[in-house]
Amino acid sequence: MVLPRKLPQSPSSPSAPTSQMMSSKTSSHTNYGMGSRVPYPLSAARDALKAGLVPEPYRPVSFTAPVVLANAWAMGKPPAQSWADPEDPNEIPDQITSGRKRVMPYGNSLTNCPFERDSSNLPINPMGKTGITGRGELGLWGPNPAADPIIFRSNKDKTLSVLLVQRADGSKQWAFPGGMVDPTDSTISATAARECREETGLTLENLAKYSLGEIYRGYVDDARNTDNAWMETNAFAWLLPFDVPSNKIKIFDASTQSDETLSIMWVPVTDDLLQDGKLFASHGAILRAAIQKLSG
Ligand code: RP5
Repeated sequence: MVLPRKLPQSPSSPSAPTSQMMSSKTSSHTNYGMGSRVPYPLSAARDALKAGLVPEPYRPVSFTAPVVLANAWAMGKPPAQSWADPEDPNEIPDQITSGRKRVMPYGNSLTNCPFERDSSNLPINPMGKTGITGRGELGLWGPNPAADPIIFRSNKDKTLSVLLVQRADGSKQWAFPGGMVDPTDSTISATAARECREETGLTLENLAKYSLGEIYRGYVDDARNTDNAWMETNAFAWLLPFDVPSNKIKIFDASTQSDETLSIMWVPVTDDLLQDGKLFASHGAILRAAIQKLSG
């Protein structure tokens, strides 16, 4: 097993950029651009934040992707075409009376981390400004919950590998085979298992005895985040012994893999992999937290 040289940085507090411009509030985002499936508009405010500057006056660009608007909930629309919130957050229907199951009740967070709202009732990103208002590519106002499985495998030579996928989005980065919570998932760990099966072919239900439990629950520094919509995740880990039967860990090959991934690989856990910026969104910090749990 390869241990990190330094303590993992908390995934819930990505490194704050150094502010060189005048502002009372700095941004704690590090991950701007290149992680989405749709292009985000140019935003000078976003570029400044990316460079570690907080512009004053702050002039964000408003953007909600057409695909989000096209799939906004409306009475009578099939669930598959209503995964996004209505554009007016005041029109988010009451789940009980409308029968609509929103993934998280509006105003709630996976982490129970409170967030504020502005005068139009729009949720305010608790981690600061992004240069974009609206929802960008995200369907829900406020927190958009996801789940991430971290599957380690011990190798015979005592090194460790982790199952990663290369994302087929603008980032093409390596990531855990996780995904968004679907209203039909009974629990968030069921989301992790479903996403893992869909993206890699691995059935986690067969590997329950190797579970290490929850590693992380909280905010994700995801390139799709905006000032009003952001990702949160719940990450769980498994540690498979080197002699786990090979029929239990069969993964897709190039001919069977989903169109959400470019490749699937057992990647050796090296010091290099644990460096910031090697993996998608906050996955590097979450991987470090998982390694710490393994070594503790
Ligand atoms: C990240 O986005 C989460 O950690 C999760 O891995 C992923 C979910 O988004 P999709 O893979 O569904 O695009 O923030």
